[in-house]
Amino acid sequence: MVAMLLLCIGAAAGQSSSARRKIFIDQDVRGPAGTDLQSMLALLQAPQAEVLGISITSGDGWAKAGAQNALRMLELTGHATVPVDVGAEFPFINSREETLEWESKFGVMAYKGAWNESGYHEPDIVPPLRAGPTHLKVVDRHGADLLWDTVRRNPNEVTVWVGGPLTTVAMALRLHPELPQMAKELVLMGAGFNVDKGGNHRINGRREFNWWFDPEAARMVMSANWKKITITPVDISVKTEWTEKLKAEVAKADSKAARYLAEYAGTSGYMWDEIAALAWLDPSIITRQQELWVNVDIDHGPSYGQTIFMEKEVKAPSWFWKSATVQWDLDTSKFYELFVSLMKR
Ligand SMILES: [Ca+2]
Repeated sequence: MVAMLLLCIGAAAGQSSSARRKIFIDQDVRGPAGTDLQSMLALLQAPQAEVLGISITSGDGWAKAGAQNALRMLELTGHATVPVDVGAEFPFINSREETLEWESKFGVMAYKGAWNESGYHEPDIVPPLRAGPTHLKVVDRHGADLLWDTVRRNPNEVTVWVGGPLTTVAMALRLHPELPQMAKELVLMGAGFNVDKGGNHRINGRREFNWWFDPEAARMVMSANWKKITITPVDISVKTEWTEKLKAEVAKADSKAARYLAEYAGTSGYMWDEIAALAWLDPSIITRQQELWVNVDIDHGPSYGQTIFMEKEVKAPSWFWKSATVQWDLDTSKFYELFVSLMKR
């Protein structure tokens, strides 16, 4: 199976660059390695994909530190030519302060990304990188500008792929309302539906981190007029696992990507963002999906930031409900095989 897959990838590598599918990555980063960088690396390694630019938004970590981690990964894995920008550093409305107040009323979060008490640092600080300092620099403009410029130059061709909070995308579409119609599609890891784990409030999977970190941005982006929206939710994330065995399988190779993961990857965790990346590269990984009306609750009460959804059979109850394809299940063997083969390149 792996051999067949490699053959397919090899054939795809022979295609001209114009045949490659164009993608812009917007991501939050807690590095080195981990789901944020591993998903980006999968897209960068894929011969059928052309990563046109990367914007780093605050979420799992602050944007400035995340961008340095991303640049270091690009440098070590042979992808130094891809432009990286710092995107949104703060959510539109939500904040660390509001979250502390929320927790005093409604219960303590299990995970808050850049706002975690453990290891907290100020947004402008870039702590020393575990993978060492990078020699690469961010492009001197905002991530929202890089996103818009990338889409504008390639009308109807660019997939906007988002693995973090949606702040930068929301900024870009407020500056350029034509963005959703000029992009090819929106693909994102976010939201949670019928799952009792994986949420940042423990048993409540509808409080999914990316959407919870900036609910207003999620509302803006999910209410926009995209041609197509694909969601990789917590429900499918929790069906995967990054393990010591999988890491060892990757580490057998002598590629730059494999060496990076062998050195810096952990040995546990759901493969949240990797699913969103690999399912875009090879949709046949997904074995079950469903069209739903999906959005996010922006009431600043106990449900702030939770995913809301309805079946498509009912009439959309308001203007802001948009239709999205939600991934429920995957062929895990195929998924792990593709991930390993991409890292071995
Ligand atoms: Ca992420």
